[in-house]
Amino acid sequence: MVTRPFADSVASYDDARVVLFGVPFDRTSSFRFGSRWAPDAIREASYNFETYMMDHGRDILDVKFHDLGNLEDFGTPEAMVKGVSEASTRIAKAGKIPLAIGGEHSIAPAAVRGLPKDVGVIGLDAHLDFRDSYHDDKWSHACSQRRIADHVGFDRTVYAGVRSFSAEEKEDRERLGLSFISAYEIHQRGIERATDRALHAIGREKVYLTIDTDAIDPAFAPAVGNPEPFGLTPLQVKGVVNTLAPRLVGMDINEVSPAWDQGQTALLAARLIREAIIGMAGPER
Ligand SMILES: [Mn+2]
Repeated sequence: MVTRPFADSVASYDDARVVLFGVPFDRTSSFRFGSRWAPDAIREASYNFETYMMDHGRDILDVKFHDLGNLEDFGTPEAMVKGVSEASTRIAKAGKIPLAIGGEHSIAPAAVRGLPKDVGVIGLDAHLDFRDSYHDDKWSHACSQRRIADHVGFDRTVYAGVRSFSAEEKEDRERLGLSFISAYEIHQRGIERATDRALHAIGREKVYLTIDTDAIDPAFAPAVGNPEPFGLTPLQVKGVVNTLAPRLVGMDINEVSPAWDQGQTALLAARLIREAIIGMAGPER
C-alpha cells in the first residue's frame, strides 16, 4: 500500500514552518503492541477533515507544513534514539518545528534530546513514565519522562493527566522533586488551571509537548498501548494544544495502536495534530 502524506502538507521542506515525520517504532511495548502502524493510520485519518478550521476561523493551508514520511525501521531502541534525535536536530536547526508521529512513547525523549537544553517539556499521559529502567531497558516507553529529565532537568518537565505510577516511581518523584498534575485534579479544577500550573512548573518560554494518547479516556481513545480509565476528554486535550501551540518548539503524539481501533483513536490523533499545526501558524497576517 502506498501511504499518502499527512493531508494538506503541501509545502516543500524548504518552505515549511512545521515538519512532520513518522517513527514506526514499538519494540519496547508491554501490552498492546502495534503503534508502529500508527503514523500511516493517522495520516490516512487526516483526510477526513476540512482544510478550513471553523473554531480558528482559518484554513490549515495558510500554514506551510511538510511531511517527511516515516523514518527507517529501527532495530534497537538505541538506533531509534539516535535516528530520531538527529531528525529533530536537523529540523530545528533549519528554523522549523519538528512534529513526530509515533510509534510508542520512547520516541519523545529521543526527539527532545535533539533540541537545546533550554526547553521545558509538558507531557499529557495517564502514566508518570518515571522508571529509571523497565524490563532492563532504559529507553523503554515506561521511562519516557525519566529520559526527558536527563536532558532538560527534573524541574523542567511535568506530565499532566496522570492516574498511574508505581511505588518506586512515587519514591523517586518525591526524592528528585518532580511535579505532576493528576487527572483527578484536572477533572476537579479545570484544564485551564492545569495548563497554567504546568507552564509555571517548567518555567520556560520554549515548550515541547509530548502527547501520549492514553492521557485521553479509553472511552474516546481505546486503541492505545496501555489504556487507563478516568482519563481526559478530547476537548480538554484540544484546550491544552490550543494554549501551548504558539510557544511550541517541538511536539510528538504517540502510543496509538491501530489494530485495536475502529478508527476513532487515529482520527482524534490526526485532529490534535491539525490543532497544533494551525496554532503554530502565529498571528493571522
Ligand atoms: Mn502512558
